[in-house]
Amino acid sequence: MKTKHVLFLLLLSSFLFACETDVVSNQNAAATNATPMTKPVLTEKGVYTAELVTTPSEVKAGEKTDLTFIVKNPGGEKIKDLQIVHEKPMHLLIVSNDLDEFYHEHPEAQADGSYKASFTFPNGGGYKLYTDFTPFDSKQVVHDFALNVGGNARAAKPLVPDANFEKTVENLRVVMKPDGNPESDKEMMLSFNVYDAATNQPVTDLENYLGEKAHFVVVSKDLQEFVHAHPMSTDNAKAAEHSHASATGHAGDDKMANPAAAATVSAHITFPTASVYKIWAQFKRNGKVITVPFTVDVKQGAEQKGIDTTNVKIPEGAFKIVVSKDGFTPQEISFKQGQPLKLAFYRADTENCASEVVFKDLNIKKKLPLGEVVTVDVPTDKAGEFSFACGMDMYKGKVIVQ
Ligand SMILES: [Cu+2]
Repeated sequence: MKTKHVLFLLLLSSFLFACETDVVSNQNAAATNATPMTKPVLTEKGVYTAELVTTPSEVKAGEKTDLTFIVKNPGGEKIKDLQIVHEKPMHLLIVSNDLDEFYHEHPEAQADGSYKASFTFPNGGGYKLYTDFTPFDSKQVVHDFALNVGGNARAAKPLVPDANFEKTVENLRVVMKPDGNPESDKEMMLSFNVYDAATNQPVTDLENYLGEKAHFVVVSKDLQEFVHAHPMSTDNAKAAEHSHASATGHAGDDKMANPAAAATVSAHITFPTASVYKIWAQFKRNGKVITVPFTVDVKQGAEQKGIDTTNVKIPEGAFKIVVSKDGFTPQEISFKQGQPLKLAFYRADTENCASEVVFKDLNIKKKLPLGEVVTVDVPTDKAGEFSFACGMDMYKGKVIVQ
């Protein structure tokens, strides 16, 4: 059982990779390397971090602000050299807390080794800043900052999932087609068909923006999940590595000669958790970058990696077993003889026959209502095995007491 616990935690951690939030306080701008929140940065090489210094220290709407980022290696030393990824050493994505505003900036290397971008926040209120960079001896790092901007705040706009995925922005009409219902933890292909808004003809003159036909930035409603999905370069296998570890993204190059194919850009996206997500697809045409936003409601996927601890409350000391279309997860539980064992079954979806769980040997049969936790006490006074199954005897699992 220990192994399984550890395995689960590792899986969970991998989804939490690289999102570390610093809260930048206006009151105490000197301490802009403020408190890291919640999510740990995990890399094999250690922890790269970024610090943010704003000039002036009090950021106000409508006033130009210098955002200076200092990247530090796991030893705490300032590092200057970052890999050039999609033409830039550092990408900076700024969103308002309600995800209504989106800005894509590129801080530039300064003589002192820091990276600086000048930016004017249009409104007061909360913003999140995601820096995305790749040191030479590390994976991609995403380090984010919460920033409170003084001045007039506008009313927050509700984040409403799109009724259809068709948007017109400036001279582009973009139709997004997911290859299935958006679900968490499932690699999805999102295809974007790009038409000229006036003529309704497929657009064949998209220009490269930062070396690619399109860029995609995906942020969850709670601002915790961030994906900067750069398209995969055909000539650069390294691009495959360039995605947030909690999700992967790349877009395929259009290789076909016909205009319709040329006007389609596809991206593979894995939404890490169930949430409402905003997707900003960025294209370049006639020298201008056009950002097309989509809002997607991502339902809980059948694969239960990483969701349960936050969403599902199980009794203290109980061992969780998720019931989904993949059957019981985990399927096998090894447990030490003599310790009380309470199993907490959680049925996560209806795409399965497991409306009940049956322990034949124990003469236990319990209904598993959707989304509810049902506990079963398993005797551990003797070594042995107890098998369990769904009511139709299709999904099976096993408890080993040793
Ligand atoms: Cu960028």
